[in-house]
Amino acid sequence: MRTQVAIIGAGPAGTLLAHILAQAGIEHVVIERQSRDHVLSRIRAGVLEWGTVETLRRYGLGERMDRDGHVHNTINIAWRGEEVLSIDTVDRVGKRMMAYGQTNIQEDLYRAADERGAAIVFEADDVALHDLTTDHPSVTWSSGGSSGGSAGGRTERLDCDYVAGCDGFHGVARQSIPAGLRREFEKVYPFGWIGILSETPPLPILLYANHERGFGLCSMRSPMLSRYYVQCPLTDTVDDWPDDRFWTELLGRLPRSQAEQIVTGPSIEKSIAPLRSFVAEPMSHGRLFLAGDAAHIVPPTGAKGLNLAVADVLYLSHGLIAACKGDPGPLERYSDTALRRVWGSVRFSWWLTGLLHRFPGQTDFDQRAQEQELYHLSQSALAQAAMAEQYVGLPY
Ligand code: RFL
Ligand code: PHB
Repeated sequence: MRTQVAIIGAGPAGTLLAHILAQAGIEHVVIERQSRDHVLSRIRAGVLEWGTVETLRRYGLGERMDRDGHVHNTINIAWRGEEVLSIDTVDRVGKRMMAYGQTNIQEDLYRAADERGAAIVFEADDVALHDLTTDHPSVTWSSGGSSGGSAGGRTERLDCDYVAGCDGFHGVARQSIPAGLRREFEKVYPFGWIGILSETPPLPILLYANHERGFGLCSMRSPMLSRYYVQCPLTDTVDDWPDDRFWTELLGRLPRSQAEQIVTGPSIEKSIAPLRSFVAEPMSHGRLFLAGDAAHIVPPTGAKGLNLAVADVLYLSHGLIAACKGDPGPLERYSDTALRRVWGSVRFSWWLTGLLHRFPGQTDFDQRAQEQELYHLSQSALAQAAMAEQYVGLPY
């Protein structure tokens, strides 16, 4: 097989890139390790920057989001167990955000791909990238076996002009860049988040909580679907968190006035995510270009991961479209352009993680410094504007 752009990974980054390239008439094939149902079963992001909202609209993906998404304009932080600091992003920087689940975006992207008859290869095993520093790279994989690895797979090969590595943190694309040419920056946090979905009405606001028992977060997916998280030790498993314990812990971390409004119920999904910051530089190697979690990870505290993936894809799609028309300049600048934004979001997510969590071994000094920063944020319109500007997303 031959195509112009081989896209590895059918998550949000890979399928949005495919969607944009299709509108520009650029041939591409998407190759995904998992099944479609598996990708759709992952519960992840929920808060979209306004730039992400406008991007999805611009490419004809906004219809269901505009119908079902929940626009909001306050970032709320409970602290000292009683006060809620509320930052109005419209007052501070004139922008809002949208609560709309990544699962819904992924469904919208797959539906759009079905409508245009797009080529997505699911359950591709042993994906490998070849000849990336030549002008004739290729991708091979085995198909026909189950993703459990049973025998009988056939080796497929796709020749292409460019490879987009959109295969997430555990993918093969980043690993295809020789270790000596790649620099990695990493920070692993000493805790995770356990998150649940429950079919109960959410709080009407997005509420982060800094509490002596640890961080908590109340978010939403729809009028009858809530998403909640609490900070937990890295050694915990979901079995350590029966629903009763989760609700007790969440409510115990919120001010009473907020806790009283929470409607509890059985969880329909429960998972633990470790918190990590990670950046790989550069984001390109020969004809390979990384986008999304394949190149960087942020802790979810700033709600930046999916939004960064969308920004990468915007820059990369412009670069690929220009290159296919004979202008290689924007693609050559892709890594530098994307990394400038990546480090902005990495720094912001690291800062917000430090502000809102309790760290093992946190001293009284650390504690007072954290409280002072929250106090300053509650008093200073300038500090609120600086936070709001980054939370809603800087211009592309
Ligand atoms: P994905 O979503 O991981 O998709 C990569 C795809 O590549 C496939 N793959 C391969 N395919 C072929 N060959 C291989 N060798 C492959 N290896 C892997 C995978 O199966 C997968 O389908 O990466 P992508 O597209 O870059 O998208 C990134 C986002 O998923 C991620 O950044 C966000 O979910 C992060 N995130 C949040 N981001 C936000 O912007 N706002 C939020 O509110 C937010 N909340 C979150 C989050 C992530 C969380 N977790 C679970 C880490 C909350 C949580 C709890
Ligand atoms: C979510 O709704 O899943 C969510 C919201 C805000 C975050 C992270 C996750 O910072």
